[in-house]
Amino acid sequence: MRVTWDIFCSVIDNFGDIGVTWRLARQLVAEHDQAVRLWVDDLDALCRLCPEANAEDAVQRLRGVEVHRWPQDWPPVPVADVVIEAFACQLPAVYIDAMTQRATPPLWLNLEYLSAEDWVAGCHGLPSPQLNGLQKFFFFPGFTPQTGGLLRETGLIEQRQRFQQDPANRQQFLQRLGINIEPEACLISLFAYENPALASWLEAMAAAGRPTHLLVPEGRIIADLQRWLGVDHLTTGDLHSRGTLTVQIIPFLSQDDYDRLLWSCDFNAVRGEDSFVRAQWAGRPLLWHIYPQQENAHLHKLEAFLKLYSAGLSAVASAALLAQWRAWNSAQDMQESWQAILEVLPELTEQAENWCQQLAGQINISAALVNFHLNWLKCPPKV
Ligand code: TRH
Repeated sequence: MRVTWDIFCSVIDNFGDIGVTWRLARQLVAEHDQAVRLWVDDLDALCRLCPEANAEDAVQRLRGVEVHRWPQDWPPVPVADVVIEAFACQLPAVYIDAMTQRATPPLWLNLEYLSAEDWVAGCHGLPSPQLNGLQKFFFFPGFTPQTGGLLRETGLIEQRQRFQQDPANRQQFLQRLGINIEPEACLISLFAYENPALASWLEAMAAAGRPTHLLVPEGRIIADLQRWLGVDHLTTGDLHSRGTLTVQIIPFLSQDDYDRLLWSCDFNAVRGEDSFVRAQWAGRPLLWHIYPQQENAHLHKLEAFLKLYSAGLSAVASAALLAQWRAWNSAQDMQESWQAILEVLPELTEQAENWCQQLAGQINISAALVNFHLNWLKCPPKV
């Protein structure tokens, strides 16, 4: 059934808000033939992930999605059948009024942040009655079947596996980005917030005794890198060597190329939400820099994920993983934990693929949302 969707995205900071909503909008169109409008208040952020977007166009059609700049003065547009406010962003008051006036009220959903905490399963899908008589539902992504799942395009895992099976794909991709690596080098990508622990990790890589090639897309971690390298400026294409470590700055890639980068690397450091999920679909070991929250609330989320992710590991590998992720997220020395990770890398690599397969058995967010709407139509709640 083809219905209309309005997805609202307010870019708070970084790329996660637009990264998730743009991916979701695309998938609803491509795989479910839905009519989707995406309202974004920062088109520059979208342009970084999707170079074919134009920051000047108030309305543009991109991959079948009608992308709108979210205007200050809200225009009189018809309310969609399904309304998604991403990450509790505030919908325009005029639009909410129009929702109450609609002959059949829309399904109103708040797409929440990703968390592996236990309580998420109990809250996924719960309604929240609003003063204006409408109901808003909480939609929680997650890692277990009791949640809304994760964003995963149909055929993604097969596509990734085909890419990884033929080394020529990796070579061609890396060459396109101007990356030449030694045949035996461990290839690592680094996407993180500012992090005082970086220097000790770089020390460990430089002294690891095996060639390591670190690829860093331009972004917030660059200043820490400059400090450790003792240089004033780093830009795309720069290449520096220290001991067995080579550091290379690469451009911020399109979302599709960023996937290929994750598939190409032996180990990926990722952050936030969307890159964290994409690294899991890459089937390679990862290190997560979680988005820091007040009162260290993020550390509970970190532990909740670690509990799930480390369940299938040996005691030694599990200890190495926990030590490294905790050190990275609490600005502690990384030298010992990196050494320990290298020792169990084959096991972590196997586990990464197993974990990916396990998650891929679950429903993905776009399908779960379409189902949610169909079920809601069958049995609309009484208000
Ligand atoms: O940018 P982030 O730190 O976003 C964060 C989180 O989503 C966090 O939960 C949220 O509260 C905060 O924003 C406001 O990390 P994230 O979620 O990984 O988003 C990055 C996006 O950028 C993701 O879609 C992948 C994409 N990306 C590229 O397209 N090219 C690149 O080169 C890189 C490094 C990332």
